[in-house]
Amino acid sequence: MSDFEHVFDTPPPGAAADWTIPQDWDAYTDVEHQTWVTLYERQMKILPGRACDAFMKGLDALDLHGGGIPDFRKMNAALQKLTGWTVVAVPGLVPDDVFFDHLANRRFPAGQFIRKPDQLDYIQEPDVFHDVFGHVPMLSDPTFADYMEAYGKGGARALALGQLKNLARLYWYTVEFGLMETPQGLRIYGAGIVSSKTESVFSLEDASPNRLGFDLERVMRTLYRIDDFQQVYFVIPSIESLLAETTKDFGAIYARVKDQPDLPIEEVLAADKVFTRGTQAYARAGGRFAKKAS
Ligand code: HBI
Ligand code: FE
Repeated sequence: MSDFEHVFDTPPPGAAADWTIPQDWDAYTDVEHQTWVTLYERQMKILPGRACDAFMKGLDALDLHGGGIPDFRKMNAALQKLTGWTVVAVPGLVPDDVFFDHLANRRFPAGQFIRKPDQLDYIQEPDVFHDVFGHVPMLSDPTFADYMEAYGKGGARALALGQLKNLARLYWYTVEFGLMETPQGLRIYGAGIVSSKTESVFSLEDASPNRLGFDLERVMRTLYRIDDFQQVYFVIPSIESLLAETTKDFGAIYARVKDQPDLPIEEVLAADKVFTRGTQAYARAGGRFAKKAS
């Protein structure tokens, strides 16, 4: 994921060796707090009935309904009691090994900055709204909290094996863009979707993307996009089933996928459990919110 321009290779001035910085909550301006409120209110108009129960419960448990950018000191007091996780402020994307080490120790690195009012719909790098509104509510769910720690612990190993790209795909298609099956239908748990006004609807309701049953090895081989809506979403039966995946022998899986070709984003395999065989009409129309075909 180093397509972003702000990836430094040493902690920027003011950051600790683990890349954390003070949140400095008192320094946020009214405009910055208002940006959070605008984004929050937009999401809360569309997420009921689309976001999974664990996410909605997390918003309540962490009292994220207040106005403005949350104060990590207050939020962490509640989060730590629930699952032992804390949120630490970072200046932006941090190196993979630093990222994994934080997750392995139940620390979630959240961007300290917030997007500008004229960038509401699309940001290159995860800001405090993507990270805290998108990711943190799920960390209040004990099972998902265990999954995120296991992911962090797996990261160091994937790096050592030179197979980070396979593990990054697992993160992408679960933590960032995952869907879940529920008796009421498909629901969102991925942070990249739940923090996006447009993709929250597109991921569940548009005929364009494929929606396929989650399969660990298959996901590890599947390419993804970082610049537009996903063309495939993977569906887990439950958070418990996702956690159970982490007890598999990743070494053997890495060895198998190492020599196999990556799977094109649009591909549907004979072995796939197909919830939706998408038309890919959105991507073929040029994507990026389907500009009118010129
Ligand atoms: N750094 N702050 C931050 N947030 C991320 O989500 C993040 C990161 N560094 C690396 C990274 N994600 C991905 O490359 C890993 O998931 C593989
Ligand atoms: Fe994210």
